[in-house]
Amino acid sequence: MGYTIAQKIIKEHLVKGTMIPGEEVALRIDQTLTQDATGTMAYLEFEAMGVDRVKTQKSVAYIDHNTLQSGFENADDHRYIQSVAKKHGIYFSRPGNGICHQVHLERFGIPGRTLIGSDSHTPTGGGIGMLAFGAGGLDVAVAMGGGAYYITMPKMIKVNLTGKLRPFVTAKDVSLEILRILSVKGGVGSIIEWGGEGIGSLSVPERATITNMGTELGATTSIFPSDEVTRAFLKAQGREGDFVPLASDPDAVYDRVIDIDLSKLEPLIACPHSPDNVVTVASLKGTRVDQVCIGSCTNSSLYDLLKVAALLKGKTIDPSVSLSVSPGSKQVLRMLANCGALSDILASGARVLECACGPCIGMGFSPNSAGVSLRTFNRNFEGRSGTKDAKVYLVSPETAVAAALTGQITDPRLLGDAPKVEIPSSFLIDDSAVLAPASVEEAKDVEVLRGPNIGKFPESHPLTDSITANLTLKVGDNITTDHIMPAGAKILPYRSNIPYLSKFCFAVCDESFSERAKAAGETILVGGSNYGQGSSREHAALVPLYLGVRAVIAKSFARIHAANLINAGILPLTFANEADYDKVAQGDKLTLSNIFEGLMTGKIVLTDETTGERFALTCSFTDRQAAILRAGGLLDYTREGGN
Ligand code: MIC
Ligand code: SF4
Repeated sequence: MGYTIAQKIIKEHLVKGTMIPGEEVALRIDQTLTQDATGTMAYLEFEAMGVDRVKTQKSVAYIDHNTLQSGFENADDHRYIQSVAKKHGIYFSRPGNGICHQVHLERFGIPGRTLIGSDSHTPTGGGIGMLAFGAGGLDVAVAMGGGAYYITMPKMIKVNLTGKLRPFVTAKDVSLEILRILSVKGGVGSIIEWGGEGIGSLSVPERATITNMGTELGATTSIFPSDEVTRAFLKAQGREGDFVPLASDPDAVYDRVIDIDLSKLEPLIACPHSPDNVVTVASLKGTRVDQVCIGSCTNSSLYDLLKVAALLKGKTIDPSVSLSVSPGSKQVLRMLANCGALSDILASGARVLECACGPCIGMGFSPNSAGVSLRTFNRNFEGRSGTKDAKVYLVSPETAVAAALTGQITDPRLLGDAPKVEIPSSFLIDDSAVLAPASVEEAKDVEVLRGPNIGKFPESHPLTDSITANLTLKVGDNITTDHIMPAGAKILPYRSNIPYLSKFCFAVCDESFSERAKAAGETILVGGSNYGQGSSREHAALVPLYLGVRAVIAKSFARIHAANLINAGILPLTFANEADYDKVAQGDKLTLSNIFEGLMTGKIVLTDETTGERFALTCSFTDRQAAILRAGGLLDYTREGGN
């Protein structure tokens, strides 16, 4: 039996385990990346592990999320990350150099290598044939220290593309189409491999838009083959030497195959508040629009922004619309400037923001009250934009421009001729904003700069055989990490200050949660299906840990969040019978008993002390995960010598 692309890379990097779906495999990690919102904690964890120098082939620390400096906090975090990177062998991408995934694709990604990043959109690297995973900061810290990365061996889904995209239909519409087909849960436990003759017409940045949004499917990761298109992109980046061809074997076996005919797709749009709430743009024709945002790690490549500039050229945006454009990297911005496209964008009335995440994570540019915002981003969760009652829609750059010009949701095909844009055969290479680490010799003298915003890792609780706690909060399906631990300009600067962050935990669902959890002392949370989807932020586990959360019982969990809960020493448990979810009520007193035995047998009994009812719960922890939970989390487990 032949191998899929992902199976080939896994086989080459396998440290432990067997490649049977559902079994745990440990992988050797070649590269890591961090961003600043998760990076501060990841480097505090790395320091706590006591390793002098990273053991990966390349580790890069990016500053791209917390770039608004309305106080000392973010600037202090930047300085901490810069100094810790210099000391421990990590490259440092300065603020302004761009969004981690865009820059990594341009300058560091290598086909066939493994990458983990403390950001859920790290699978963007799959666009260049990397096997790239989003992970919690602690997992990244362990990988930097030379430890393996553990995943459950995924199933393989193949998406077979035929035909060619018609004018004004884009890679973003392909991402939205697959979300329409599979939903935000449809990729859970799977790697999505894109193939078929249709991929030949998709450039690397377009492929990266698709692998980027694979995260929204809940997929473990997504990957494209490495072919002549990949070689041309690497060559244009002055990195042809990094090219390695990669393809699946002709007799590779997939658990599911999905066919998409590119020539049949139409411009699509995801409606509030979920990326899989997809309809055609034409069906929403005439909806008034207040704001349009172009950029993010999904759609900020040179190719995307050249198309935007061509469509805006010689026109002015509708007076009722506020338009932002954030280029993905300094390379993109400089090339736009050099060819005059930047001037066309500015002349249209757009506000050009710095090369960073910006509005995507609510770091400025929040919409007006109840505003309608069309964004080329990947997530439209409630409140994420920074305006609680805003309605955020996800679209392609072309559909975004159509709305900016008309003030309404408009099918971009009404704009006339599609822009003809070529990707240049060589890009402008300027790595001066990537600072190399100090040599081993010099590293000893590098001082790590810690401002007052740098806090401590919350205290863990070694596991006890039984837990009695209050059901302080019961939530529904598809709860995102943006619900559990919101981000945005006001809160993000405190990512290394867990006590402060705790005030905002679950505030989108229930403003009184934080106070009630503190008063309860110990808490068990109950959730619906796909609990913890979205961001990789380990703060969505560390803050609940600080507030006394000992276990989360849900119908099902999203992959990265479940791993983060285990890393924090919080039990993720599932109802054996989903209908039991309805039988426990917020405020009940719950007891979990015989936990130690349950970790091994996969069965734990829940007693609702308030009603007297008993329920069967399931869990399927590997021996390593059980040991991590018993130790009170991954940091304690690693300190005790576990690997
Ligand atoms: C996001 O898009 O939600 C983020 C902000 O990039 C997160 C990381 C974070 O919360 O810091 C992610 O996707 O992992
Ligand atoms: Fe940044 Fe948004 Fe991408 Fe997250 S999804 S990395 S916030 S641009």
